[in-house]
Amino acid sequence: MFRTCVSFTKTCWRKYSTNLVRCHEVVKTALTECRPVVALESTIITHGMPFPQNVKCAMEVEDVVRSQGAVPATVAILNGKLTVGLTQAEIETLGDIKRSDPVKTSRRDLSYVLSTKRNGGTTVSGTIIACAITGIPIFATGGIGGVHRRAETSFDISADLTELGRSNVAVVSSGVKSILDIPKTLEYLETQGVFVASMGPTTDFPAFYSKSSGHHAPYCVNSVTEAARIIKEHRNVGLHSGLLFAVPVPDRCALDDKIIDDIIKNALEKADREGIKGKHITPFLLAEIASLTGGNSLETNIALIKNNAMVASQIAVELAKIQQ
Ligand code: PSU
Ligand code: MN
Repeated sequence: MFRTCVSFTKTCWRKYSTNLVRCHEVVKTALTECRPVVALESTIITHGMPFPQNVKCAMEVEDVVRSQGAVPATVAILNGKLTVGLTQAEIETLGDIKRSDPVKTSRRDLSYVLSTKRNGGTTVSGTIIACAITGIPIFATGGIGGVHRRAETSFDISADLTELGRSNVAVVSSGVKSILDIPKTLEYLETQGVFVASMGPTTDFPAFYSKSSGHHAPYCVNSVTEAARIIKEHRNVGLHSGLLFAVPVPDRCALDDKIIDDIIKNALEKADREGIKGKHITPFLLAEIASLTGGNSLETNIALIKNNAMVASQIAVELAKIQQ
């Protein structure tokens, strides 16, 4: 009786999820042939950068993935369909945010966006869900969400962290921004059972715009081959939690620590004064920092996303080799 029940539920779920996800043919074929696929999130497009730089960046990041021999799969919600692998035209449509009016979509927002047939940019948490449904083991982004400063009173902890705790997906990012409380974020990731490593030679956990946060990552991984082996074992053991590989921003585009710290402080104070809260705080701070740095932070942001996409693709290529 119990067995029938379980298998019935599973069948329903599978049927439901295939109806729900629209997977681009190229991505589907690559996945069935066990070739490397790298997912990309889309909140960076919808809420992280202004139009039209967002569209240009999204296209260029896909090209980086292709140049490394992997297939890019940008994830978003288009007219209420969870879409894995956007076409160029779809990226353009979504990125024109005045028209597409996208919802920043984390786990808690997903069912609303699907049922109202709206467009959505998936955050790290939303993208992890799509990866878990379609079986994409790895994805690249700029920075993940984390534990906010003063979270002890605001309770503002990004759903990215709990999502990393519940799905077996590897994320490549440049750590987290110092708009967040970095040591608390690292503690929270530990509680969630998330493997965290900096990509060597540094053992420092990066702070997005700068190479070091002054806090050590629990592990340091020295090559993409080593990273792929860790992901493989993680999957073999069947752990239902994720991995985070933190890649420091390339030297040439790192921002000065002192300058960016002051700017972040000012941006946080302005957010406080204006009462910005919840899902609006991260996009607000990103836009504020871009304006206060005269666009320099946007350049750094784009450069590090491309670099992370390159590293994620190289890991995906290695993973595909050792999985066969
Ligand atoms: N951090 C960044 N850039 C970003 C984000 C975070 O440096 O664009 C986006 C990502 O999509 C991330 C989301 O998943 O913001 C986290 O939002 P929140 O803090 O509201 O959970
Ligand atoms: Mn939040």
